[in-house]
Amino acid sequence: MEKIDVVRRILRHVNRGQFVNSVGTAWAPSNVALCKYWGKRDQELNLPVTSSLSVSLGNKGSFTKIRQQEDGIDSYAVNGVVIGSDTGFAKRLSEFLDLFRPRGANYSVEVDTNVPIAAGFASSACGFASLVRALDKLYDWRLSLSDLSILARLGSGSASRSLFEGFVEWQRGDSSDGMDSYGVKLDHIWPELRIGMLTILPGEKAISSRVAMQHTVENSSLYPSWPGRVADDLSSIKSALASKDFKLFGSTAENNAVNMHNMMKISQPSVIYSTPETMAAINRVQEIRQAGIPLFFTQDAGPNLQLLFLATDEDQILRIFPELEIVMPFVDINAERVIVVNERNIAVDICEKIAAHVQGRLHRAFSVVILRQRGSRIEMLLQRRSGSKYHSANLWSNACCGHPRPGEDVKIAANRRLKEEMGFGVALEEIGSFHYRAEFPDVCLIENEIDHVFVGFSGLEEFSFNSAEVQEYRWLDISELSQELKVRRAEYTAWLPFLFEFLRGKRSEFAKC
Ligand code: 2P0
Repeated sequence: MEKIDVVRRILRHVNRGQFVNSVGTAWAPSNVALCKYWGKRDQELNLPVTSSLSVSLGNKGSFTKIRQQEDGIDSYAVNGVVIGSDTGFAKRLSEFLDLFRPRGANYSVEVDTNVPIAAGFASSACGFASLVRALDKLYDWRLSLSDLSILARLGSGSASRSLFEGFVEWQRGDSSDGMDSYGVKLDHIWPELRIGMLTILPGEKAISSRVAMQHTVENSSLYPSWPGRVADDLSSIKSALASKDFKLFGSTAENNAVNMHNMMKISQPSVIYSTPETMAAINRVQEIRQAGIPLFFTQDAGPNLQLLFLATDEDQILRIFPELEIVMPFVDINAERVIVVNERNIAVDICEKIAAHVQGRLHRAFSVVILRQRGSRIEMLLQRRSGSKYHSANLWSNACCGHPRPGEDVKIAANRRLKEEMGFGVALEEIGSFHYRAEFPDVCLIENEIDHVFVGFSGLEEFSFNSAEVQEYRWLDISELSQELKVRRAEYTAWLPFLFEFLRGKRSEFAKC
């Protein structure tokens, strides 16, 4: 059976190629396997020899934006850098998209990721998972997560697990078409679990996991015992999850990774991903454990390590590995995330909202300005922020402000937030963006954002705003507002004068004020 047969089967009830939305955007987390997928029973369909079990990496992942274009060629960009069509990355993506491409159609794909590409941090997993989710939105297929997981698997095996947050088991399945081989989210949550990403070499690895995996299956004398070991490891990890036995959890995951690397090492010729620095870090982990701190590691197909530990030991471990990037798989997923950008407004990272404001990281935001005409006068809708807002509480400001979520179009986010805060929607037009930075020493926060400005007109007399966000509202003539910002600036948010100045440069009504 070929990939295209699986795609046809999954899409048989939907209108294939019916172009529904102008763009599909979606987020998927990366994942790290605690019990590894290493070996395929079907190479074409990426069907595994064994089941595997992973945990998704909270804020680490990719968001993908895909558009269909009727002529020209496919275009691909990662973190704002265009990827040439002759690269391995482009060829792999193009081949995958051929499975979905209506005749004559091409795609533009933009990927923003905070996972190093091909360095053993599962960039292909979140890449293919976010791509199939984005396609699902583009074509409005509304597929189930298990069908999306099967489609993601066709791109990369481990991507089948990246459709879900938390712990995920990718079931091996028995059928030759793989319709029973997909990711299943496990119920266990472990908020105290921490994963430390220890980057030893950030670049691309010399041997792809795909090649190394097949080489191990064909040339390692240890491979025949692998499926039995995995079955034991899976059952140990599941019972560790059920009883929150961290030592059993960590030691099983570590052993599983060591066995995977040993199989590669004794294959002919040998495949070795570890560098002397990897070995030194592994020794360090073992020393720390001997000193009584429950610290374990796992290692994918690369020289980098993922350290496994609990929140209580975080400070001590950070003192020993200060370069560690810590992921909180069950905390980050509940947090609000913002899109960190560079000065050209290209997404470069994803960050928890408060952390971004504490560190003053430049991020993407929006401001919505709602106007109404009263005779020859123009009035602007102002809201007084609730007393419980994390900054600028009780101050008057424009109709609403906010941050687009990773993968979310800014205009869609502006509409969403207007409804959430003010309780109504209206057609919005983006008139540009400006950079704004302000410090709020009373709450130790820094606003540093590229603010996209949206303007809409509304004649609504009454609407029910959200009292958790807003205390009251009023309409104010924009000439009066201009005066107010001069004489009573302390009653208004720090960004409103900047926004007003920006509007003056963009719209004739404001230029006169
Ligand atoms: C895993 N890895 O379970 C294992 C452990 C790396 C080490 O799955 O050929 O890119 O695309 O299905 O998913 C990496 O291999 O391989 C991987 P393909 P994939 O996470």
